[in-house]
Amino acid sequence: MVLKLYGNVVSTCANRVRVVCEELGVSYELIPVEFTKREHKSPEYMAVQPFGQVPYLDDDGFKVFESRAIARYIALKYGGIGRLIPDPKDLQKTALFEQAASIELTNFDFYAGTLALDNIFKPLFAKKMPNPAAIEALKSGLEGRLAGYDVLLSRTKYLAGDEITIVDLFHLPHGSLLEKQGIDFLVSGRWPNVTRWWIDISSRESWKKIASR
Ligand SMILES: N[C@@H](CCC(=O)N[C@@H](CS)C(=O)NCC(=O)O)C(=O)O
Repeated sequence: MVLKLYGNVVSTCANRVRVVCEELGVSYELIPVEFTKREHKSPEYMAVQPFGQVPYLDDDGFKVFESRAIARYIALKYGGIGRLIPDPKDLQKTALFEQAASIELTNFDFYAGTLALDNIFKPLFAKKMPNPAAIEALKSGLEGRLAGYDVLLSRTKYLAGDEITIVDLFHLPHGSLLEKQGIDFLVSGRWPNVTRWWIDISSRESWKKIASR
């Protein structure tokens, strides 16, 4: 049975899963959940995802939510050992992968995700305008974190080593919205290793396919 991903093309979290599927060549069906109709807050939906958020995955009756957990499940079950996630038997590679996963969540997505929410999604869906002081604080926080990224990426090609992992791909949905907000941090070359890495991951066919829809 084909994987069913409940989400929509606007959702950055659904796109975090979709890019991993594209990269691995895993087929899935995107079952639309309409934000404008508040389908994600319906009792049926919230019976599966009690936070009323997208996406969730249904794999032949097995249901899991949280985009990063879904992506890991898909990569481990359908990707083949060592593809986009290190072989769990390799403890050192796995430790560096977990380090990268934590970095993405706390040092990147905390800033880039909140910027996207405040600058794009809240004005669009809740008619709530951003607070300029909060935006400046987030931008400045992200600048500090990207300096750290630049050090790491001066040592390895990707965030968890010299091979790409799902963690690199996890940056794409919110990272690509930075430029749309006029924030050029990833592309300016101010942190040259970050820009080299960003050009590499954002020009992959898997992401181009998701970004163009
Ligand atoms: N940590 C969750 C976050 C899910 C999330 O925030 N989804 C957004 C769309 S990208 C959503 O459904 N927002 C609507 C809401 O929170 O009411 C994940 O990665 O799946």
